Amino acid sequence: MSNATLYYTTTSCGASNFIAAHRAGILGSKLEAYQADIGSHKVLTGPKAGSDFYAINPKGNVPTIVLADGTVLNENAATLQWIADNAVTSVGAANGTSERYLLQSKLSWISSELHGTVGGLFNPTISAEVREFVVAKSYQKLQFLNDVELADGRKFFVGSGFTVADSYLYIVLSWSPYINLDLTKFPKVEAYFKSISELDFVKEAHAAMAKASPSA
Ligand SMILES: N[C@@H](CCC(=O)N[C@@H](CS)C(=O)NCC(=O)O)C(=O)O
Repeated sequence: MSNATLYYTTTSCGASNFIAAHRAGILGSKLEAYQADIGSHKVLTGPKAGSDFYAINPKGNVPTIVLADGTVLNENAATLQWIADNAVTSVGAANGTSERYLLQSKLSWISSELHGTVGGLFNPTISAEVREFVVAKSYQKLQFLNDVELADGRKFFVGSGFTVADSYLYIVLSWSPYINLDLTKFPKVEAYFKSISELDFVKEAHAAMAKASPSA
C-alpha cells in the first residue's frame, strides 16, 4: 500500500502537522509531505507540483492528508490524530484513555476557539471596529490559556510529553507578531511558546520545511 500524503505550508496550521509527523518519526515512511500555496491554491512540491490544489482538497485548505485508500482528511483535530495514531515516537495518548479524550478536547479548543478567533486577524479588509472586537476576543482566549490551562507553568498542553496539541498550539501562537497580538501580556503562554520553540525536533522540523521549499 502506498504512503499517505500531507499537504502543508511552512507557517500555517498545516506546519503543525509537519512538525508532529517529524516528531512522530513517520515522514518518508508512512507519510510523504508536500507543500501547497494557499494563496494561488496550487501544489508547490512533489509529484503533483503545479496542479490545482482544489482538485485534491475541494476546501482548498491545509492541512490535508490524503490517506493510502484515497480518503481526503482535513481539519487539524482529525489530521493530527491520524498522525498520533500512526506515530513511531508517541505524540499523543493511546485511544480510549482519558488522556486521549483530553487531547481531543484540547485540539477542538485550539481549532474552534483559538485558531477560529485569531485567524480572522489575517484578513486585511476588516474594519478597525471589527479588528478591535476580534483582538479583545483573542485576548480573552489567551487569558484563559494563561490563567487556567497553563497556570501551573506546565511545559506541555496535555500530559507530560509533547503531543500533537503542542504542535498545533505552538503554530497558532507563532502567528502573534504577524497579526499584532502581544503575547507579553500572557507570561505563562509566552514561556510555553518559547519552550516549545526551543525543542530540538521543532527546530529540525522548521529547517526541513525550509529545505523542502521551492525557493530553497
Ligand atoms: N477548520 C480548519 C481550518 C484550517 C485553516 O484555516 N487552514 C488555513 C491555514 S491556517 C488555510 O489553509 N487557509 C487557506 C484557505 O482556506 O483557502 C482546521 O481546524 O483545521
